[in-house]
Amino acid sequence: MPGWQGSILRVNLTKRKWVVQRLDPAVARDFIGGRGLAVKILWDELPPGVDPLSPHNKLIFAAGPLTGLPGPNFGKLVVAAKSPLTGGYGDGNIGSWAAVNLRKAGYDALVVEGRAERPVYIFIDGDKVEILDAGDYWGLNAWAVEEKLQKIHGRDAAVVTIGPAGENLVRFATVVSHKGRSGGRPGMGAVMGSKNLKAVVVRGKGEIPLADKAQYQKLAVEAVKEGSSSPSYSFWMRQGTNSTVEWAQEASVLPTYNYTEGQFDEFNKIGGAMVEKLETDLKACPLCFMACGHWIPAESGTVEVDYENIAMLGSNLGIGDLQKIAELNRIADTMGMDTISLGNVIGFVMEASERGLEDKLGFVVEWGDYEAARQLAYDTAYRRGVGDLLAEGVKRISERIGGEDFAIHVKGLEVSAYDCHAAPAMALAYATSPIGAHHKDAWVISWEVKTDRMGYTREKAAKVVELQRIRGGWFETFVGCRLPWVEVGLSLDWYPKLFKAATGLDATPDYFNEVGDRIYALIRAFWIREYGWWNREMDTPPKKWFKQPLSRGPLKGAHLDYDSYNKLLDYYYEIRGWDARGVPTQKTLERLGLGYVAEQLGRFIEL
Ligand code: PTT
Ligand code: SF4
Repeated sequence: MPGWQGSILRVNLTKRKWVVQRLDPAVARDFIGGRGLAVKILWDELPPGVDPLSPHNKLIFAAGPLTGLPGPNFGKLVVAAKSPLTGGYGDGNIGSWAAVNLRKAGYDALVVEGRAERPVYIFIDGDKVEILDAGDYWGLNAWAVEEKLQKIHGRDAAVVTIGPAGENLVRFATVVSHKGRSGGRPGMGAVMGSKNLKAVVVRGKGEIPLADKAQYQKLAVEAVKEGSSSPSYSFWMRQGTNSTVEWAQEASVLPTYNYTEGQFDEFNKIGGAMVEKLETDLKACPLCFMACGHWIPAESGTVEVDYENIAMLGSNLGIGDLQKIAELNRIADTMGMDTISLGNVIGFVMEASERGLEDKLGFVVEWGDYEAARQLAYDTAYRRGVGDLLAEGVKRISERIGGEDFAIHVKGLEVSAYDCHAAPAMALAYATSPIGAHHKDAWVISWEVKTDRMGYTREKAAKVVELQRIRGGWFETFVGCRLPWVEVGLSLDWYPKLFKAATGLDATPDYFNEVGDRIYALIRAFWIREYGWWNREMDTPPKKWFKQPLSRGPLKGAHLDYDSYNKLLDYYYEIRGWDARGVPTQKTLERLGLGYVAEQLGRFIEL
């Protein structure tokens, strides 16, 4: 099975045992790898209704057949589990040498099961696997642990770790690597912490078997050459994702004051141009030709900033000072928690305070109060005082203190940094994303602002599905960074060619798209099985975008409309072959080879 290593490493922390399992070629063909493999394992193996923070949840690090190979950015790894934030399927995609080393150590995935009695870390060195004591590292921040473990095991050993937020089961704790990479927004770090697993250290020096090595190498060189000669390449290298601040301001989608507005008066103090001025270093994930890790100084040291981080910890909180934002970003990175959710929970309490809920909160915090935000960030990571409430995420906070009308989440995952008062397709993308409100599966906003902006057309629903297929069915399964395609316009045609040279399989775009549809249907089935009920309310964007129009800017007065949104959602379900509640029909499941799923979902399924 060239391309794949054909092996999954399973480590059971309760039993302190590990085993190498063969990857079924039929599963590899139908699900490819990454997110596909992860959801297949979770569906097949998790007892329905399992507590995400119990030993019965499984934490999966899944690569794909292109991961670890040279070419356009294949140094990425999916990290997945049942989410403690949403109660549904959760994943993220982290750039790390651990991705490359895991594959070179001979594995396509690592599945961590059970719970260790005491803090441990897993050390993988090719076919040698050890479960080692992590007592000395528990409590340390994510960056310090990575340094210490590399001192012990060598710089060629890659590390993914958690910080105090993961240990303290903050529901949006992430897995961290390389100091600037943070993956698994829906609480994958908390799942790792619940297993008493501080880190995974992996060294691998073997070969990845390829169907046609010479052809693969030739294509990889040509693809990178095309990407780096793109007209947008040099601007991208200067600003990376940070130029999105200026773009979002122009388009009135920059989240401001907890998504009350789409424009921020001080945007030019926090945008890509300012990042360029302050930059001290540029770093990248492994095997990347278009580094996007822009480092700038903050109060306690330097840190990588990205668009989402700046918008969520800046304009969304009313903070217009880039270095202060960078400090909040640095706290999130070292503590190991997601900046998007952190910016949402702090924004939510600022608004709650403004709206007179301070009695329930026990304090007042005003827009733009950096010192308070800094304190709240630390308190959240350590679950100190009110931080214990913030660590639960916006949905749970609003259920406890009120404010559901301005709780900005879908299915419990906080919305990423695009305001959707005037963006129905982007709102649909958030509402139907397979992990809750993340932009990763369909960043349709860049297309939407250039088209019939306030339209609720079938074309918009079709565009969301098209993007979800490409992002979910291609990049999350062969596992590579999607930014070469999104940001410097690398043609999608390269990927089936590279895939064929690696695996020998004639993979057409239709093949990848169908895999994407299969994965989407299975993830949806997983959510339904876990919740025990389902309805279209679950696929509805936050109330604020319907009920509270933008109060300023060129799109003043804009808001979403419920009836029209429901029409858009109907189009979406129809294209996917799901019924009016958002449940895949039996016919759809059978067409995708998921008849066994229909059997288990039983009463939910329509013919
Ligand atoms: C990703 C999400 C993003 S998406 C950003 S900024 W972005 C935030 N970054 C965080 C951070 O930094 N520190 C922190 N403590 N929390 C953070 N939360 C947010 O996490 C990320 C890049 C980016 S930067 C993007 S768009 C692309 N995302 C990809 C994806 O999803 N799939 C894929 N195949 N390729 C992608 N390439 C790009 O990767 P999550 P990373 Mg990521 C400091 O993790 O869970 O998917 O959330 O992991 O290695 O940092 O890569 O403007
Ligand atoms: Fe990593 Fe950015 Fe390169 Fe993608 S473009 S591989 S996220 S450094």
